[in-house]
Amino acid sequence: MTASYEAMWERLGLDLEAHASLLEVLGKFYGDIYLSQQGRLRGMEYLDFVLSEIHGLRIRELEEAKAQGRKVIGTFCVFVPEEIVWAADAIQVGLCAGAEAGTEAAEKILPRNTCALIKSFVGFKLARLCPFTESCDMVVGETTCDGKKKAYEIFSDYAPVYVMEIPQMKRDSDRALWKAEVLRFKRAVEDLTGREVTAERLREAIRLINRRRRVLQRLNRLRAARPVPISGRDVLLINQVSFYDDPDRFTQKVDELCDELEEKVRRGEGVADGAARVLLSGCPMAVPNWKLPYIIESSGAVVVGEESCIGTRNTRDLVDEGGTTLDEMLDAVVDRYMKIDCACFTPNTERLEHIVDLARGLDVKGVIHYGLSFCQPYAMESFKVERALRDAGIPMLSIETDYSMEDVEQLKTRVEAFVEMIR
Ligand code: BJ8
Repeated sequence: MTASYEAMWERLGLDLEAHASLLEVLGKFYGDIYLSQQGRLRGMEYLDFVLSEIHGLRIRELEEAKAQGRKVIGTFCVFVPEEIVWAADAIQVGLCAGAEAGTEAAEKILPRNTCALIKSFVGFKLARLCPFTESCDMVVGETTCDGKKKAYEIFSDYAPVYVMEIPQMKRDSDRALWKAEVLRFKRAVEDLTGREVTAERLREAIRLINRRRRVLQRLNRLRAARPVPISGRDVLLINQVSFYDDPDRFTQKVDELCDELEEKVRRGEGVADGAARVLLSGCPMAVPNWKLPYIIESSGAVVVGEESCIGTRNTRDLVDEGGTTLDEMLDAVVDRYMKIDCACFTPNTERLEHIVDLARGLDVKGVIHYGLSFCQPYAMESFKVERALRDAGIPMLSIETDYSMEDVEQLKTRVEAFVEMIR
């Protein structure tokens, strides 16, 4: 794809040489982790295609939309109410970055002991590696963890950042604060796009995003079958792509894939005979962070669920579609997002309950809790998660890592020992 997109990447100001190296590494990594799998669904060809065009076709689509006057809004967190963005005829893309490239540049303006996800998005910007970031007319930050909150102050020197205040508790006063923030965001998006968020447009946007959530719920139900019909890696990839693909097209393609999956389940065909079923829980895994799922699935286990923002946290709750006035619909949006159980909340008992319910519902042998190094909220919460799971009789392994490949062997040893134990 390189030759046909070079002019576009140059226009966006990318460092062409560094970008070409990134794509080369990504292609190799993808081949080893994804294309090497046996018995994949035909429907995964669409995902392979989207990935092979990750910085090509989708960016061209964004360029074309921008030429017609539409705006592109980038986000780092599932707290940003997507329905508002689409209702104002803008396009939302997830910008969380899951690769190490750019870390060196990031460490010049951020402390070294910052989580890899933050270093990655800052590094991608500084090293001029991400055409999504460069396509954005607005980049939405949020006051979730301290690392992100302070990083956006720095990031705003380089990109058009808008920050949403996210409550840290769930009392009535916090809901009121969140509603005020959603309304402030609505006005900011309307100012940017010049399009008013009307009841009719918001209704359509709510349905659009709910349809995407429903198809991912369907996928999650089907993957839980015995024998397991699709690898956890493939489902993670589908979730990752959901953040930047066109929502209508994505929903249709994943629905087709689910039809195929349903057939496979009916025929009783599996992809991981005898593998131990595990639930992965914790920090989000942004593209192309596939390290831990790959290690798990090459150590005698199969991932049957992701309790994370690039997983069930983003798809579990729908926005109520019963509202008739703009205000009722906005309230429904506010309420849906208040259900997010990110570790940035205190207390966060819902998350513990969700993990135990999910682990039981999926009938897993164990849970692997994943924390990015230097991520305080998830590291702190992992102790409570472990206790809740222990009380439920479910073993848990806690892993802390980053995007580097240095600890792969060490992680593999730990995961293999855990899998051996839960089997
Ligand atoms: S709603 S999980 S997407 S904040 S890993 S940057 S928490 S130090 S990503 Fe998240 Fe929204 Fe919560 Fe989800 Fe900070 Fe931890 Fe880094 Fe993190």
